Amino acid sequence: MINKYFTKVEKPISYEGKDSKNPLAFKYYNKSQKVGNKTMAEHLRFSVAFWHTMLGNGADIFGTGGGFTREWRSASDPMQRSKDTMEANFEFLQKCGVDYWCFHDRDIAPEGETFTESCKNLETMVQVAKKFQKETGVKLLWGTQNCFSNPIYSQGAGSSPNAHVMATAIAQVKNAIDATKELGGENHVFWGGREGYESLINTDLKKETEKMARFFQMAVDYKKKIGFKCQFLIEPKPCEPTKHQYDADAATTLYFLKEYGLIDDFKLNIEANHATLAGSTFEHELAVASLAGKLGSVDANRGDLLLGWDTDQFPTDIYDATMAMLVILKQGGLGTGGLNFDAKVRRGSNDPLDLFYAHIGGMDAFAKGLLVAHQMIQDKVLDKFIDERYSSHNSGIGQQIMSGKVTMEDVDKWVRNEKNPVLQSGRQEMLENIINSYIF
Ligand code: XLS
Ligand code: NI
Ligand code: NI
Repeated sequence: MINKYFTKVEKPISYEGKDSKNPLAFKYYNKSQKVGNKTMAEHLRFSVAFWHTMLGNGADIFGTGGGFTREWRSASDPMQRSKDTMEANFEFLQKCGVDYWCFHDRDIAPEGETFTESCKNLETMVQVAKKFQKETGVKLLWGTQNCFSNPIYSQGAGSSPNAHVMATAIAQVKNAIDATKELGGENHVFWGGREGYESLINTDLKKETEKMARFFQMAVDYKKKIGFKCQFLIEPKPCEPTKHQYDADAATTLYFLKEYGLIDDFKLNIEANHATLAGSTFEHELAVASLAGKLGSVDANRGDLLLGWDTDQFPTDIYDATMAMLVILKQGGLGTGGLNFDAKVRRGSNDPLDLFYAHIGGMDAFAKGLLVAHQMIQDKVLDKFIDERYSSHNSGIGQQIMSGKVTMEDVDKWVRNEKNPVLQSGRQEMLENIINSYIF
């Protein structure tokens, strides 16, 4: 086991049960514990986000580094710094007992003077990562491209009005897909940070969305051409950085994929904090994606009720985790996807140990959510009620309407012959109490 950067954590974090007072132990996440027919690790497929955990320095728009001293970022040579960071990444993964990681191309390798140099740096770092993956057994949940930080993408990447910029984004994606393939990634994510627009006074919406579609189609074609079997995922987000995003939420993204004939080649990666930014809830976005058979993976984090931006906090809310796991369990799991902690410690949490506390909390929240959701499904507490609530459609006029057997005139006649409808209670409060009784 690597033991260089996180020496305060001498052995991998272990499960000690809910009564443990050890802050560096899991209270609910017990990797090999069976829940139904899968282990907790198989259900949850946790992943560490390289960009937040390894590169996060506490910066926000009012201040650069937050006083985070990260030994693995101390080398002055950029390639050496990247290598040290990669080593620290795998030490962290092993010590935290997380089986997967995720990265952007530009997180793991520095940008060079030219595009070609950037590609070379990436190839070198992919080989470094490959060696660590082999040594530790940790796998790649997904790779992605950062087509949003470089100022050339300030007016869009795949949807840029500038053909040279669009071409650069396409080439960058090609190399990022190669990197994901080389590392055996199970998915490849597209988050269109700059794909959108600020104002219609300088924007041709039709041209931009057609470009987006073309950009995705080229990625699909390339993936097929090289025989790469990973799942492509689009991660919806409504704003931040761009005012209007083309992939604003699950429903918008599904419509886009259908409209441009891309629906069979993509699933969605739903992020909790993006759902709330879209004025929705995490569970709603998960349910919309799942209903379409398109819930592929999850960026597990949370926002803050009082702050209106993507705060990317670690998920600690058991209720949210339970509702998310209900959707995930009902669709039979996430397949090749997983729960990636796209989350960062707060600016004040400046000790590398805080990275452990943060992940332990997120993992325990979802482990508890999994246990609660599994039990509720076993006991059919909500299902029984919901079935009953719709049961008037199982026969009579309800069944006739839904099977298309009656016309509007038939229905008109039927209603005129009946008394007024009688409504049953939706029992929301009773059901909320039941959910709480499972959580407590
Ligand atoms: C930003 C996104 C980003 C994606 C990957 O808000 O969440 O981190 O997950 O590009
Ligand atoms: Ni985000
Ligand atoms: Ni994300």
